[in-house]
Amino acid sequence: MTGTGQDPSQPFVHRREQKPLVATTEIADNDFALNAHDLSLRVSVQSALNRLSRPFVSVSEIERETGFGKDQLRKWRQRFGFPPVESVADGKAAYSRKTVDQLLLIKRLLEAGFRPGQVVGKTAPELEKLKLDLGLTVPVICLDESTQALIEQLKRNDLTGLSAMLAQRRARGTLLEFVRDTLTPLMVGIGEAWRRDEIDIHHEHLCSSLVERLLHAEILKLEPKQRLPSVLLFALAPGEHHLLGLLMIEAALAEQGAKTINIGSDIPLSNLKLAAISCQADVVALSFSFAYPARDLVPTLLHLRRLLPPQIQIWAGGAGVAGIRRPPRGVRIISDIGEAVTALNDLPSQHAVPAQHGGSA
Ligand code: B12
Repeated sequence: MTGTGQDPSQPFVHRREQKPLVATTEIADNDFALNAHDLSLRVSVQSALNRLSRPFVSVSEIERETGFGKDQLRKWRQRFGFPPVESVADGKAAYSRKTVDQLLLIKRLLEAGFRPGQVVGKTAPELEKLKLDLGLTVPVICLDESTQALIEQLKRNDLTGLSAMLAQRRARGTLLEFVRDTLTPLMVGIGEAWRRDEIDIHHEHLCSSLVERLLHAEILKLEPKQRLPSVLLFALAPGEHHLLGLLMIEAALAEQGAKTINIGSDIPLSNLKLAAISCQADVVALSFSFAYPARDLVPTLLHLRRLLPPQIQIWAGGAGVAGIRRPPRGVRIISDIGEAVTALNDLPSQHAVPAQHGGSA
C-alpha cells in the first residue's frame, strides 16, 4: 500500500527545476531565450493550423487526439455505422475534421457515464444537446474561495503547490475537520470543474491519487484505542471504484480510535463475507457514489445482509445512498461524518481483548 517510504505530501511527478532570478548581465541570454520561445511557439501554432486546415485525419492521429484506437472505431462502424470512412489514402482510412470533433464529444459523454449505444452514431447537434442536458441536470455547486484556490493550483499542474496547501490546511485542525472542510469540498469541486469543462479528466486522476496517498499516510499514523475494540471493515461493492469517500470516513473514524481495515474497491460480495468473518469484523462499511446504479443499490445491500452473520452490522454511506427511500432491514444508512462518529460510539463493545487489527489493508 503506502509503504513506499515516499513523503506522501510530495506529488509523484518530478519537481521542476527552480530557475534562478535573471541578473542584469544575463539579459542578452534571456533575450535569446525569449526569441527562441517565440519561435517555438510560432512553429507549434503553425503546425496546429496546418493540422486543422487539412481536410482529413489519419487513424493514428485520431488515436492520439481522442484515445480511440483502430479496432474500437472498426467495431463502432460495424455496430452503429459511425464513424464513416471518408477518404482512403495509400490504402489507409482517413476521417474528416467534423468526424474527429464528433468523436471528441463522444469521448466527453462516455467519461460522464453514457454507454456507447447511447452516444455513438448520434449527430453533432444531438451530442451537444446531451452534453448540455448533462450540465443542466446536475445542480450548480458554488465553490468557496478556499476550494477554488486548491483547484486553481491543480489547473496550473502545480502538484507541489497543491500538496503544500493541503499540508497547511491539515496542520490547522483534526483529521476529521480536514476531511470534512477541505477534502470533501475539494473532490466535489473537482467533479464540478470537470463537468464545466474547466479541467481535464487527467486533473481529476492526479488529484484523486494525491488525496488517496495523503489519506493512507494519515491512517497509517493512527493507533487504535483499546476502549473501542470493534473492528470496522471498509469496502466497495462490485462495480464501484469511488474509493475516496470511503477512505475519508475510514480516516475520520480511525482518528477516533477505531480499528479499521480497508479492502478497497470492486469486491465480490462472497469475498467480502469471507473477509468480514476472517477479520472478525463487527461492522462492514460500504460507500456508494452517485455513479452507482440506483436500481442495484438496495438489492446489493439485501444480498450482503443475507450473506453476513446477523451480529455483523452493515453501514452504507456516500452520495448514492441519498436516493434510498426505505433503508433495507438490518442496514444502517449514514449520511455524513458526524453521524458515522455517533454510529461508532453506539457500537456495543463485543471483544474484551483488543484484536490485532489496525491500519488500511
Ligand atoms: C474522483 C472521481 C472519480 C475517480 C475515483 C477515484 C478514487 N480513487 O476514488 C474515478 C476516475 C475512478 C471515477 C470514475 C468514474 N466516475 Co467519478 N467522480 C469522481 C469525483 C470527482 C469525486 C468523488 C469523490 O471523491 N467525492 C467526494 C467524496 C468525499 O464524497 P462522498 O463519496 O459522497 O463521501 C462523503 C460522504 O458521502 C460520506 N461517505 C462516503 N462513503 C461513506 C461510507 C460510509 C459507511 C459512511 C458512514 C459515510 C460515507 O463521507 C464522505 C466524506 O465527507 C466525483 C464528483 C463528486 N461530486 O463526488 C465524480 C463522479 C461521482 N463520477 C462520475 C462518473 C460518471 C464516473 C464514471 C462513470 C466515469 C467513467 N466514464 O468511467 C466512472 C465510474 C467508475 C465506477 N464504476 O465506479 C459522476 C457521477 C454522475 C452520475 N450521476 O452518475 C460524478 C458525480 C462526476 C460528475 N460531476 O459527473 N470518478
